[in-house]
Amino acid sequence: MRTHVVIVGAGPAGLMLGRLLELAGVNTVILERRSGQYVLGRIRAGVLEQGSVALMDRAEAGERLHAEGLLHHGVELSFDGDRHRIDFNALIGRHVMVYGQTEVTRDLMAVRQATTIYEAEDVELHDFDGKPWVTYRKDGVTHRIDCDFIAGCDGYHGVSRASVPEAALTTFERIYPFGWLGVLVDKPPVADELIYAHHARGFALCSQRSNTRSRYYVQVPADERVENWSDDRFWDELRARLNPETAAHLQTGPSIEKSIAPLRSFVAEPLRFGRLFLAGDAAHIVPPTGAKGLNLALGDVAALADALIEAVLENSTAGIDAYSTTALKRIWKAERFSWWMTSLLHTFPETGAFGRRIQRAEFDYLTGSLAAQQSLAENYTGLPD
Ligand code: RFL
Ligand code: PHB
Repeated sequence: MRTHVVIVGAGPAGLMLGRLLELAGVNTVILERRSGQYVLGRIRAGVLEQGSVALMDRAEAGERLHAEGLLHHGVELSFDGDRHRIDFNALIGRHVMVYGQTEVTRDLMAVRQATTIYEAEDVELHDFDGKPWVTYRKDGVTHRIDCDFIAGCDGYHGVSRASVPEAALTTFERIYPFGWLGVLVDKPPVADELIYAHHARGFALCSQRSNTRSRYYVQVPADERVENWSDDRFWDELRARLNPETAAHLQTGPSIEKSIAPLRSFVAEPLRFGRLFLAGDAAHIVPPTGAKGLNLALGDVAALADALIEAVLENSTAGIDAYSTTALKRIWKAERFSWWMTSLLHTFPETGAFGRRIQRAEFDYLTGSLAAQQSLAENYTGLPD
């Protein structure tokens, strides 16, 4: 088989790239290790920047998002129970959309016309410095696809970055000593907007998927096990970290999903190796505090799609030559913001009382300074490229 672009991974990055390319007339095959059902079962991000919404429209996949997504014009920050609303609309005239990654993925799957091969095992990338080809195994049979380009959209644990010679890659990493324990519940959200809460017991986040489904998180030690957390223990811990008035409004119920995500900052440089390109979590990870992971992945593939369209249809390398440098500038800004939100809102056992006083001063500065709030608002809702 032959195609223009083999895309490894059918997460939001791979599916969006595939869709933008097929709409432009570029041929693609997506290879995904898991089943479609499994991909849809992963509960991850929930907040879309305006640029991501616009990209869903460009992909002709935005209909349900506009009907069911929730426009949010601000978020609430809380520090030891003291609350402050960051009003995106008043500060910078922007907003975000609450719409789950699962739904983004479902909508992109539904519009895709070209081939996606699910349960493709042992994907291997060959000769991406010359004439690239990719092999995979399906139902015990090995297949080969020749192509012009390979897009590595296969997440942090994927094969694409791992296929690059170590000497060609520089990585930057920070692993945090904690993770997020998340619970999904079919109860109305505790508040209209998201609440990011710092508390001496640790960070907590009140998020949502719809008017009837909520997503809550609490900071837990990195080595914590989900089996140690009954629903009752989770709700007690969440209430303890919220402002008492908010806690009193919390509607609890049986969890429909419960999992722990480790927190990490990670960037691989560069993003291009001959005819192989990395995008999304394959190239970088942010801690989820700034709600940037999914948006960053979509930003990467928007740029990569334009570059590949130019290369395949117009025979120009200008876009693919610039991709890595341009994307990394955007990525590092999101890394900085995600690191900053994480530093402000979590407890860091090793920084002690001094660290907490600094965090409090940062919160007080933020709540007292319109400039600081504007900075948060423009980063959270999405910086221009
Ligand atoms: P994905 O979504 O990980 O998709 C990669 C796809 O590649 C497949 N794959 C392979 N396919 C073929 N061959 C191989 N060898 C393969 N190896 C892997 C995988 O099965 C998968 O389908 O990456 P993508 O598309 O770049 O999208 C990025 C986003 O998923 C990610 O940035 C966010 O979800 C990050 N993230 C969160 N972001 C937020 O903004 N808020 C959150 O609450 C949030 N929670 C999370 C998260 C990421 C997590 N990870 C990576 C484990 C929670 C978790 C647990
Ligand atoms: C979520 O709803 O899962 C969510 C929202 C905001 C974040 C992280 C996760 O910053």
